[in-house]
This record gives sequence, C-alpha cells and structure tokens, in this order.
Amino acid sequence: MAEEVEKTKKSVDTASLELIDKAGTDQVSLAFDRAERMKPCPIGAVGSCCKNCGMGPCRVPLPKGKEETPEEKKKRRGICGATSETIAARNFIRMIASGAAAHSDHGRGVAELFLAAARGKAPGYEIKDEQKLLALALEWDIEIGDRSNNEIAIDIGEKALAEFGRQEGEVLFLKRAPLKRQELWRQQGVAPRGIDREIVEIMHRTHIGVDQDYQNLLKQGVRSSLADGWGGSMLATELQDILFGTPAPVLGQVNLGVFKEDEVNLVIHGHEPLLSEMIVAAAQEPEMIALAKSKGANGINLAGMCCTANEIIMRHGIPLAGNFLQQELALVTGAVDAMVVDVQCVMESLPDIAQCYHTKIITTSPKAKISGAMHIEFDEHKAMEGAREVVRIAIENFPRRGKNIRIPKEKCDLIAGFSHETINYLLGGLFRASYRPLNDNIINGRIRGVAGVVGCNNARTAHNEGHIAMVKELIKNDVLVLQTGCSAMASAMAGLMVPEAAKYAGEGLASVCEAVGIPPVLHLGSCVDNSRILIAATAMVKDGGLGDDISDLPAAGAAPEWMSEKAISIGQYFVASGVFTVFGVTWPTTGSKEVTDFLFKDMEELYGGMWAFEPDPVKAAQLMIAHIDKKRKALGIDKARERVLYDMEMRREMESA
Ligand code: SF4
Ligand code: MSK
Repeated sequence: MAEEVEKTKKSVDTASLELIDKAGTDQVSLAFDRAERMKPCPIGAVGSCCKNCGMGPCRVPLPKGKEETPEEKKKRRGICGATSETIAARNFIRMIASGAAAHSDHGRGVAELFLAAARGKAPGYEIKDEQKLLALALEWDIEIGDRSNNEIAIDIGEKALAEFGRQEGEVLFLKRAPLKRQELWRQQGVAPRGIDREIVEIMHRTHIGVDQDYQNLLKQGVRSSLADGWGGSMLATELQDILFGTPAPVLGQVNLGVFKEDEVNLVIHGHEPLLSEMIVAAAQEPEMIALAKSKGANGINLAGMCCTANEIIMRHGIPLAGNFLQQELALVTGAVDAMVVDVQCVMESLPDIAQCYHTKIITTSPKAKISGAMHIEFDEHKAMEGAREVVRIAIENFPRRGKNIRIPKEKCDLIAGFSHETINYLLGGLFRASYRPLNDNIINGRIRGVAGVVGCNNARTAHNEGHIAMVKELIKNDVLVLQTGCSAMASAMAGLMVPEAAKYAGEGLASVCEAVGIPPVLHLGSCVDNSRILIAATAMVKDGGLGDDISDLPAAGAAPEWMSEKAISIGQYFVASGVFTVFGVTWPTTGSKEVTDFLFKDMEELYGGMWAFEPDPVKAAQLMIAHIDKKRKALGIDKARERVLYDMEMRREMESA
C-alpha cells in the first residue's frame, strides 16, 4: 500500500501563493490554514468509523504495529456486530450515493428546465443544437416527422425526467456502451434502474442491520455509480448541449489574473449552467454596460469558478478565474464585486471572507443557501430578470471597492470545448467524422494510449501539483490526456492546453498533435461531462482495431487531488466500465484489507477495471502507463511502438491524413 506523501507547500501556482500571502496580511483564514489546524481523524479517514445509528459512533480501527489474530479480528466489531469490512463498504457506497445524487440532481434540474423551455414556459431558453436534438429523438424512438423542435423536445424532456425515477429495466443510455460491456453488466446484476431508486437502495442497505456482506454492498455501489455515469450525468451533458449548444474549440484564459481593475468583476461559481447562461447574456446587454459605465467602470468582466467556469468557457470562452481551492483567493484580490453561486463545491467561508472586502455573495438555489449570503432564487420562468438583478448588484457594488486590491498578473491561454462531437470532427473531418485516425495512431504506436485525468483540488495536498505532474508525465510518454473539472483548470494554468504544449509531449504524440492541430491535453468540460469520456471511449471501441470492450483499450483514469464524493462515484463508474483508475491524496477504505483488496484486485476479474491508490502523481502516472502497455500487449500492438521512428515520409503521411 502506498504511503501518503507529506505536503510541503500550499500551491504550485504563483498567483495563488501571492494571494495566500495577502490573506495572511489581511488576517483572512483560508482552507489552506484550516487544513493545517485540523488533522484528519485517522479512524474516519480509513473508513473505520460508523455513525449509522444512535448506538455509535463505533470505531473499529486496525490494531497498530502488530498482526491481528483471527480471534481479535472477530471481536473488532461495532455494537450491532458490524465488521470492519461492512463498515468500510457501507461508508464507501454512501460516498457513491452522495456523489451520484449530486451529479444526477444537477441532471434533473437540467431536464426540468429543458421541458419548461420546450413548453414555452422558460422565456429566454431555446433549443440551440437541433442536430443533437434529432439524433437523440432517433435514439429514443421519438417521432420526428414534420413536428417542430419544441414538440420533439417535449417528448425528450418527459422521457428524460422519467429516467431519474425509472423503477424497472435499465437506464436508456446503457445501450450506448459496447455490447460486450452491456452483457457483462447484466451478468453481474449491476445494470442500473433509475438513479433515484439505486440511491434509495444504497441508503436502505447501509441502514443498521440490513446488507452485511461487503461484496454485496460494493455491488450496489457499482450499480448506483453506473446510474450516475451512464444515466444522470450523461443526461445532464446531453440536454445541456441541446439547450445551450454543443461545445466547439474556443480560446479562453485561466487564472486569477483574469480579473480587471477597471471593470466590474462578477464571478459565477458552482456547477449548473442554467442561470449562468442567462448571466452571460445579461452582462452583454447595452443597458447593463451603460449602467456599469455610469458607476465609473469600463465594462463588465465575467469570470467562472469551479465547474460553472468549465460550462461557460466551453460554450462562450468566458475566462476561468480558478479551481476549487482558488474560490476564497478570488475574494482576497479585493476586486470581485459579486460572486454568484448555485450548488456543489461552494465553501461556507465565502460570506465571512467577503466581509473583509466588499464582495456580495449571492446564493441562487433553494437547495443551497449559506448563512450571511444574499439569496436571489433562480426561477426558470423569469431567469433573465434574475440574471439582470445579479449583474445589477455587482455593478452597484463596484464603487464600494476599497483600496486593498491585488490582482495577480498570471493568466494563461487555453483551448477548451472538446466535446465528443468535436473530437470526432477534428480527427476525421466534417464528412467522415470518426475516431479512426486516433485508433490508427494508437495502433501504429505514435499515441501510446489515452488517459482521463479529472477531479478536484484537496487542501491536504499542494494545490494543482498532482494534476500538473501527472499530466506532464503522461504526455511525455505519448499518452493523450482528456480532462474535466478542476483538474482541467490546473493543466490549463500550467499552459498544457494550447497546441504549443506539444513541446512537453513525447515525439509520437507531439507529431499527431501538430498534424491535427490539437493540444496534447484536451478540455472536455465539467464534472458531469465525464460522461463525454465514456462516450469517447465507446467510440474508440466501435471504430475497431482496439478490442471489443472499453476494458480492452490502452486507457486509464485518475483523480490525483480528489476530495468530493462525486469523484468516488465517477471513479467507480470508470472502474465498472472497464477502466483502471488511480486516486491520490488518501484512500477511504484502508481500514479494511478485504474491502480494499476487493476494489484494487478482485474488481478487475469482475469488470476488467480496478481502483488503485498512489499519492505520488508521477508514480501514479507510471502505473497508468504500465496498464496501458499491458493492454497494448494484449492487443498485440506493443511491437508497433518499438518500430516508430518518424521519418519524413511518415510525417508527410500523417499530415495528409
Ligand atoms: Fe455502531 Fe452498528 Fe450503529 Fe454503526 S450501525 S454506529 S456499527 S451500532
Ligand atoms: S468543481 S467536484 S472540486 S472537480 Fe466540479 Fe472541482 Fe471536484 Fe468540485
């Protein structure tokens, strides 16, 4: 078992370090400081604490420094008799339930808005991607004929909403997976029904005195995670694309240097793009710009934070102010006039920190209020009015800015907007869109494999360090990297998401990137957009030559700085889809050897993918590369790589492909 790496610094990002320093001067307490003051509970951290009933909490830690006898192990139980295996497995799948619920409730919100828009009850929203609407109608057997887009969208919206509560059968998108994978899920009994049902079943089974077989508990964890990845999250991505437009490559900028001293700075933070889409439109209205000018500002500068940032850069090129651990730092600049938040990954410390400056914190979701913040509830029937109100509050607050302002100079260009459709088009061209060139370059060894690197920041490890070190190691070894979430932003801040970053890539990957004109690290969007990675992996299988299941692909996944329960759900659906997946920082089941061995070893037998834990990001990347090489060997394409020498003829052939 890998040892945890000791944290030596707070961040590897100089803009963040500058503002951490300023926060110290301003006597503002940050997550970085709280992490130093609060040591993690060593029993809870490894999954050995149960508080599922009023007789507990019961702690069942492994004895330190000595081998446990079978007799001693038998006695190491909670009051109800629960073993350390049951407790660790229950804790683990409750994390999956929470993570899957977060993604999928986001998806449900999108489905509700989608339906309201189709019925003409959500003014300002309309179908933006007709092609994707019609493709989904065909996939779901919804009549197209001469019906209007809205008529078709009503049927799609109703069907999508029904998916969440589906009591029987399987979620519809499961059929998108390779056939072999679908069969495997059915054989294992994990093909999921609706997400609501699977999550309720986790909560039922983990109640005191219900499921007390750790393998059976973990199986339900798999089922629920699949309902997230191939259900709730995929629905969110698909419907958002239809409603707001499918992303296409777009130039943007990232890091705290995107704030402007002479403009109103409004940060949009959280996850759901429902309101932020309207804020983007409201901030461009001439009346709003005129109002900003009347207050002495030169304009309105929108910037995103966390996954809302990913949503709005993918579709509008709006700059990314930062990732999870930079949300407090944005306020410390003293230059943010308002920060509007919805759900997930929003720190409760924000209103307190805002008091030290002038920033207004505005909550918008009835599901997520914060004491000390203003609340303007998002109402889909009057979304534009709500958006204008938010923008107006930011503008009115601009003159209240104090003198204690420091905007770091760091900002970096990136190309975002790599949806599955875009990758397909970029690789194959408009008339023969396909993953064929990618598969061919994997088979001939120029690209060694593909890695999905995703997930959060974690204050227990140096901000961004793990993401950047891992991604650099992967591309250096010719592994094409697909990213989402805060991880994508970390790489973008390190300059890895521009075509020039090919200089960090191995010769084979660099030559393909140069020929196609893409960066070696592709930004696929927000946390729910991990479903795009599933679709990309499936497209690779379907294009042929790399086996007949996702588990055959020379591919791996990772979340080197994970912290959110959503990351556990994502990791579990990657593993259950056949992907080797490595997490860093900490691992939540090490209190039970049996549960950990099951996740790290036995799952490979059952699903062709398994978990691993390695806090050193470079070593973790090497594990991924070793797995990729194992898969290349199994496919019989390991020799091709050895032969790759890149003479001029090969380069010409690639450029004309
Ligand atoms: Fe303790 Fe069992 Fe209650 Fe958990 S469910 S707190 S192990 S008695
Ligand atoms: S925002 S879930 S910290 S990636 Fe999606 Fe970032 Fe993780 Fe939240």
